[in-house]
Amino acid sequence: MVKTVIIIPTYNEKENIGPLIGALGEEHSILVVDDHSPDGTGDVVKRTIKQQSNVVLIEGEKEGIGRALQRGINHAIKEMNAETIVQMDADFSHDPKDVPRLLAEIKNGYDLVIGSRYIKGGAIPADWAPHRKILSWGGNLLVRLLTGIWEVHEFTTNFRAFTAKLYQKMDTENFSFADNTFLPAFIVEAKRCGAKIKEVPIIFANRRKGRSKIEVCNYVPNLLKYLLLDKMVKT
Ligand SMILES: Nc1nc2c(ncn2[C@@H]2O[C@H](COP(=O)(O)OP(=O)(O)O)[C@@H](O)[C@H]2O)c(=O)[nH]1
Ligand SMILES: [Mg+2]
Repeated sequence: MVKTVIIIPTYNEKENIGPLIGALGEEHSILVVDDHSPDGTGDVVKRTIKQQSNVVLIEGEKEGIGRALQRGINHAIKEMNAETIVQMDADFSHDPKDVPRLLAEIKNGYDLVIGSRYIKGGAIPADWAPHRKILSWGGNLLVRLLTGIWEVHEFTTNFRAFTAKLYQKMDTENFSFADNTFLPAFIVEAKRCGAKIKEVPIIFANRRKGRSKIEVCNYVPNLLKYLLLDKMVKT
């Protein structure tokens, strides 16, 4: 059986992480990447590990979701012998019940499977404020425009499955940004490496508990810098 590791980056997710681990069950290994959350998320995970032996916790300094994912992926491949990696948010925006649908497409031969809100059958919450809808939709449109990768409709949400083989071909170590910019840059780099990419529709839910950590004021300039400057050098 293919070894799969589900990576969950956490920062102040103490109310979400226990139920999410429970919902994911014991079929696959679960790697929580916590950045010493001041709310004690790490302690909640340590208690959970006593009951669920498929859970691993690594801790580091807070540098952003991108850096946490990078650390997690390296750990999953080098220390846990992951062949397939899934990454998802801790807050139940990504439905744990969708994980098998992503993994099924890896089995079908795709290298990278993206949970997508912006293809037929996918959706964002109906109650999102107009500015949030525009930011999300516009962000994806901008990435498509400036990268020319029109066949992908979703670059910005953190719900994906991919093979370790693909990741080992990719040059992500030199990514200069630590934040959400990692997410679109990952797809651009995968594409550059010739990845076979598939999108599967997901219904994105509002976070269950706690607050969003996205720093829009940093993310927007970082994304623009990446799209206008860094990407040009890499592709
Ligand atoms: N380890 C770690 N996790 C983070 C960091 N920033 C965000 N996260 C986690 O990444 C996921 C997505 O973040 P979230 O705040 O829900 O962003 P949003 O969905 O864009 O509003 C959640 O599980 C967060 O706890 C960080 O700096 N370090
Ligand atoms: Mg979220």
